Amino acid sequence: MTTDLPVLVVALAPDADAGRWFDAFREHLPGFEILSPQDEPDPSRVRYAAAWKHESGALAPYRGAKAIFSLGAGVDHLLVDRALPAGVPLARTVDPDLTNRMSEWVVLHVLLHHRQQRLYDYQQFEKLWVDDQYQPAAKDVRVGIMGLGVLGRDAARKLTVMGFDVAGWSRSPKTVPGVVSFAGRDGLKPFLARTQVLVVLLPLTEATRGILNAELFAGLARDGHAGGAKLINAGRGGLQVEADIVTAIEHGVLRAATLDVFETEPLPKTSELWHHPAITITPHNAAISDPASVAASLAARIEAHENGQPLDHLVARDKGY
Ligand code: NDP
Ligand code: OXD
Repeated sequence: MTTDLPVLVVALAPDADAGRWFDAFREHLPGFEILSPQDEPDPSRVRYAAAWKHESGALAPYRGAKAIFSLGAGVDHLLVDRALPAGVPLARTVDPDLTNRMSEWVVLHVLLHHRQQRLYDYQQFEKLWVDDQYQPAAKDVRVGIMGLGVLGRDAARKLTVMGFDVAGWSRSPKTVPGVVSFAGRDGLKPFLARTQVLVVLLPLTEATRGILNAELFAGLARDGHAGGAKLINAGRGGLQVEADIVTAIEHGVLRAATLDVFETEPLPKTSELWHHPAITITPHNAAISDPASVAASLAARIEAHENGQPLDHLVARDKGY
């Protein structure tokens, strides 16, 4: 059936749950026809596009669209597409459900390291009752969050509620109650020097690629419980040099790590990270985009824009986020 309705093109990775995304957009945007690039919509009718790891070139025809949305918080998957229409504004997902999911994951893994849960798992397995283990209080643990954006700020707030001593690092200074803000190149060294648990929620850009390397780890605090710092990365795998993480753990510079993202995803079966006793792995699902929630929030933003409101959460293509 063809209609005169404006079109939202939804361009997804082959393994995405397309049915849930299309159903959710149809429910929340009844004034739009929801099509995929394979439906070959007339480009003059395409008013918006929404994409997650789409095939490069698939969005090239939609030069007249009012915006292209990333269906996730990150936009690196969009910006690798050299055929993305140049003049079309890019916007990213900011969604309360996604934000909550990320903070859940961050709090879980800060606590997992803080309360030494992996050690207790081992002791339970071995039927070992060890009752002389010192446990520091949260207030005595300095957490540092790299990336004090939408996700970093929410995680920071929730960690302060737990009592942790929290700081953040971003390009520009931030005001978050109870959180010490460091910014820019000059702020990195003092930020690292106070950080015993490093949480990474940075985007992957030209400026951040490979930032989690031996030199950075060497700048972290070593006065935490049981020595070296802990690394918790849910930003992007391209931020980290995995060989440097393993070496830093071997040398006691890092004590342990939780990684949700990897240089290569899925993590190859040959990776030494899988069986490393000090590394906890989750399969890039710290904060999934739930179609029902994300489609509802994108639909509200599209409607607001159709009613003359400026688009929010725009991406600066030159900065890469
Ligand atoms: P935002 O854009 O809101 O925040 C990004 C933060 O990073 C900002 O504070 C920004 O600083 C800071 N930043 C960017 N570049 C630099 C730099 N060169 N130096 C210092 N700080 C920098 O993004 P979100 O918080 O919404 O998301 C962050 C990332 O989390 C996403 O890009 C994505 O990669 C990842 N993610 C991972 C998921 C998962 O399941 N593993 C799920 C969702 C997101 P400033 O504020 O000054 O601009
Ligand atoms: C995102 C992600 O960027 O899920 O939203 O990685």
